[in-house]
Amino acid sequence: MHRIQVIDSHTGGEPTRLVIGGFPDLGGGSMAERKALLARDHDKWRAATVLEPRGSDVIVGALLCEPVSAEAAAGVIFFNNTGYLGMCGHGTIGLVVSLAHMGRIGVGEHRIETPVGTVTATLHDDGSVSVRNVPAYRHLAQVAVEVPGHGRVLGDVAWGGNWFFLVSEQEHGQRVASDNLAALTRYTATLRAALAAQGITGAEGAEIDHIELFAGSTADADSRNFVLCPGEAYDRSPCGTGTSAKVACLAADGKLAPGEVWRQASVIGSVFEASYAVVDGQVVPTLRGRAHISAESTLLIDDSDPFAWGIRK
Ligand code: PYC
Repeated sequence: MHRIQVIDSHTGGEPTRLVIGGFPDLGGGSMAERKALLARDHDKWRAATVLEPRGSDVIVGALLCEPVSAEAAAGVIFFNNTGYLGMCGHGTIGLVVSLAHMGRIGVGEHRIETPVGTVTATLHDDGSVSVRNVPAYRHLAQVAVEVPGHGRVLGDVAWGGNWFFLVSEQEHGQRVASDNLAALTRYTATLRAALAAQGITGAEGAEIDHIELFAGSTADADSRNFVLCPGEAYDRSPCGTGTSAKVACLAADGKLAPGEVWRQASVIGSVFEASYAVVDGQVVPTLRGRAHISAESTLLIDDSDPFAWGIRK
């Protein structure tokens, strides 16, 4: 029997399963190197942790690693039902709350190493967490994509730690609401496939694996969104990396000044606060949100179980 120790949390409804023990040793390289090693040689551990029957399409996994730098509190590798993520905003908030729950960190600033760079998280007195993300930027403005059944749609391609295609309400015409999830999922999955088919990518040909639809303000937010994650799950949180990408686009359009707060609601109504600073000419977003612990458990993997290593679709 193999055993994986995990702490589950959710950030604005989006789950994070933090692996604190039981995975193979990945050595002492950078998080990008350890992520590549995990993906190449040990992918079944990802699958066993997040896929059914132990997990589900919506769970984001986070492998807690010893950091390279003595100044960092932790390293982390994020993964999901289809593969690996560069950064994850909601997952970093979940990680920080889980580390505090374990007694490993307290209120204050903590450096976290990720595969796309080091981020700085602050655990505040009130339990909320802010994450100063890696620099975000808009790669392409108002690119046209031909979406089967919907015609030409314009959107921005932006990096916020993952690659996003961001579409305004005027362009997508969809109803961004929690009672319209099946239609939103179908629309965004079709749009993502169209981007790939039409060769629209992030920098250096990177796949755009997240689609973000925006709609108008709510009583407590400037905007609400629907975010399709890699695979077919949608983000229950406003998506930290997606909100970073949004902030980069607002900055590029001159619609948000440095230090000004943007409140982004998710399709289920949870909210992140975001702002940015300009550092060496780059937009560096900070997100703030809350996570709650939902379980401490040990996953059991019995080699005689036909679905021991997850159900792959
Ligand atoms: O919060 O950055 C995020 C995120 C990415 C995928 C799911 N959540």
